[in-house]
Amino acid sequence: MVALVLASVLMANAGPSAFAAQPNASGFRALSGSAAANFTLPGDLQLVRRFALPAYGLTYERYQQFVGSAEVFGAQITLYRGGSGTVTTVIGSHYPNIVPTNAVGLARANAEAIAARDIGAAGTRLVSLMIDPASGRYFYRVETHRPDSRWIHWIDAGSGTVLKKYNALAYDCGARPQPCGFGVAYDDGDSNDIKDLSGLTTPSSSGFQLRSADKRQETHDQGSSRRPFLGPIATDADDSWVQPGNTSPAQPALVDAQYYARVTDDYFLQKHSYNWVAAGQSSQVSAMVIHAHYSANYNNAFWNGRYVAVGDGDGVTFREFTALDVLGHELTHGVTDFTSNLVYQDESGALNEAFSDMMGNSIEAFARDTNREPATTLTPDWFVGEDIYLPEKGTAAPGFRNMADPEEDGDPDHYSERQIGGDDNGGVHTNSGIPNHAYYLLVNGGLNASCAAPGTHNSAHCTDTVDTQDNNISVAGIGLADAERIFFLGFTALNQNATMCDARAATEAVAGTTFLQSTTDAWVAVGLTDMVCGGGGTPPPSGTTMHVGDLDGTSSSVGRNKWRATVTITVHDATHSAVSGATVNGTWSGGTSGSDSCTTDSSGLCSLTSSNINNSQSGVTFTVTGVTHASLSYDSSANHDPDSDSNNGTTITVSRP
Ligand SMILES: [Ca+2]
Ligand SMILES: [Ca+2]
Ligand SMILES: [Ca+2]
Ligand SMILES: [Ca+2]
Ligand SMILES: [Zn+2]
Ligand SMILES: [Zn+2]
Repeated sequence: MVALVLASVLMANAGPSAFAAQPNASGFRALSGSAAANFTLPGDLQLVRRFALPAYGLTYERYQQFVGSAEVFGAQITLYRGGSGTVTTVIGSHYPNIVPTNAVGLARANAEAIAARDIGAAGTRLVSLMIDPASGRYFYRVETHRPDSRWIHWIDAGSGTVLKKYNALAYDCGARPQPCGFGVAYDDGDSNDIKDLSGLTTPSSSGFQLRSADKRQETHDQGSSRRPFLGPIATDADDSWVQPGNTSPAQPALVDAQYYARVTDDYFLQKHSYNWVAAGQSSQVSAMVIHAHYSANYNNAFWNGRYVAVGDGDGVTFREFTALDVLGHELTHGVTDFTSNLVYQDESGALNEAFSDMMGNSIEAFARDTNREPATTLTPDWFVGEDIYLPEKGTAAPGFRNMADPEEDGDPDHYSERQIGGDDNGGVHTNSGIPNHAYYLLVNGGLNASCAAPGTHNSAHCTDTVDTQDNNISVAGIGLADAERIFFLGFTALNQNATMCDARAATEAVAGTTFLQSTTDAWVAVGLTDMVCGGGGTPPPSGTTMHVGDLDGTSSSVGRNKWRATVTITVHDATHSAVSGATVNGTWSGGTSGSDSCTTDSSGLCSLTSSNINNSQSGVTFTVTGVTHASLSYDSSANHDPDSDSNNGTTITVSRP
């Protein structure tokens, strides 16, 4: 209903256009050409950010929709204006008829207190009143900044209920079979790798400090400690930063952090004419600040919304995380925060992660092209973390993510293979493989990696008969310079809860006539087809089967001598949407026995609690034996479990508390 109203307004104003996409049910649209030029900005949007991108002859303008003083979640529209002021592109979402369904009964301070009660008082908090256009509910978004976490709470502004919470701390690596982290080629014994710190240090009372003369970069020595992030700016008596070693106060990691932050800054300035430091001002970020030597044996790096922390690695799995694609990745999280502000969860989180990987490796190419690194120490590639992930160093496919072949590191290269829900905030470091591979294909051309080598990949999507648009489609590569422009402009313009289909449409809108076909093909090759994105054809059939989409267990004590287990079952249809009214049948074994059943609610969930079990039994097992539904049949072979705590969603063992 909402979408129909807006669509008719748009058509009346705009007329048909070659690349005009109608807003879909999410309120999203990506317009170019005459549809963009004739776009009328709705009156309830307010300008929140504007900056010039002279490299592209464009001005970026970002607008936020409000209902009264409440920001509408996901309702941001970005305009690009050309030199004459003409709007060339419109990307984002707007919801024309929001009807609030609750009243704001809670004060800001109460919302802060609720978050503090949940996670403790420490940290500084940002509170904004928002409204969810899907439910019409006002809520407070409470963001708690601490050095090593970044919790976001949504708190119902009427009832005070915590609607959702997640940690938006943006890591380089997610949950992987092996611990994840990043490093420096500096002390590889390569005497060519002497970095020129001209302009990157300044005199201080104790000699020199690792702060650039223009104050754009500063690197701190965390001294192997984790808290409280008071590591001072690194200093050196004679401005010769050559103390060897891997841990504080060794200087290779410090030098590389400072130097690579500068290369990253120069990349955004010179390639995209994007001023990272100026853009950060409105997010209370005044410089690129790196805390190196973070913690001890720490196998990761992260952006906490204010600065970057990089570990030294444990020397076994990882060396120091101060590699160029890692620093570039982390600092690109800043670009995302300052522009699209993509929510670090589920699909928008995967887009957020992918954009950091894309820019990180594009910066490697920039470093080569501008002679910032000798070729012996830096070869641009499509691996992520190749210089620091020690077990694969020197192999044919080093690093822990691979944009050219995501499955090589266990990540999906096709939308049909994505992780749905589950750990790592819904697989943000896993599903990033999908847009990462689209970017790779747009630059280099060719087939989806699975279709190029079907025998060694999950390649069902290359030969299926349901959606054939992506079967063995070959992309005509356009090279890095145009691809990085298209993805930079498209991704920074997205609204905060954009989907992968939205990202496809956004990049198409900025691609221009010459590159439109390749841009479309790159996304289609990774499964963002017309059928999936609703841009043509018919939506994929929801099918006639259902399966278990998650099995979770908890346990609790009963008196002194007994305990019991509760198992929660999620039922999905063939497209992994929740199925209500499904009856789940199963059996208990191990600590107790017998059969049991429950019927799923509107969220597709139902729970079963065992009878009381003696403490002499250490665990109990629940096995799903069947699922019945009025119109769907049970396909047990499709059962899955995003957090892997059960045996593929069919059997779960719950331990005594
Ligand atoms: Ca790389
Ligand atoms: Ca695949
Ligand atoms: Ca297919
Ligand atoms: Ca589970
Ligand atoms: Zn990241
Ligand atoms: Zn499923």
